[in-house]
Amino acid sequence: MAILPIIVAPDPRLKQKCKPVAAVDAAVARLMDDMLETMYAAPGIGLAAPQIGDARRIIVVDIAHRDEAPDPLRMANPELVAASEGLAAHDEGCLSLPEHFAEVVRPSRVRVRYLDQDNKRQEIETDGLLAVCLQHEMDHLDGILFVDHVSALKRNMILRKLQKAKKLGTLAAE
Ligand code: GNR
Ligand code: NI
Repeated sequence: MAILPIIVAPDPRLKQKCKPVAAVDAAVARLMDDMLETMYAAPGIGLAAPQIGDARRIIVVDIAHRDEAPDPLRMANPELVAASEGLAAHDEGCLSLPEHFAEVVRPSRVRVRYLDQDNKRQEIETDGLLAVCLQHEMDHLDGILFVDHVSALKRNMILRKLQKAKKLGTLAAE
């Protein structure tokens, strides 16, 4: 397994629409494991392939607490097949927008279809933090960051601060 560098915004690689995988083969399954190792090390509760520079529709998620057993989800080609009319607001963060947080409103309950690490078709229906995280990760696959769901004022403030921190080399990860 390997810990991969996480790309920080603003970066064109975070704005791309990712391509579906043809199938989850051994190489894709290995990438999923590397993404999980990278996510746990960060630490984070989700990671999408474009965050490590891979433009394919692959995400990993684990919302288990650190004192609980790990409960990783590995997904390729995740698709939102249903979303509730009811909405919920949640304070979101992103490993590609380090140290910035904002409240984002999304459907509170979602149903997601995907291919698992064995290339089997699966569906999950969930709410709460897992629903937030799945929508956040699927957004990444379409080049959307949580700041794209908040006001332009707040978005530009966060992106400008990150751009400046990158230039000065003052990001925590560097
Ligand atoms: O670690 C993460 N925490 C988080 C908190 C609230 C809503 C979404 C997330 S996902 C984020 C990791 C990440 O950037 N995934 O793309
Ligand atoms: Ni993110």
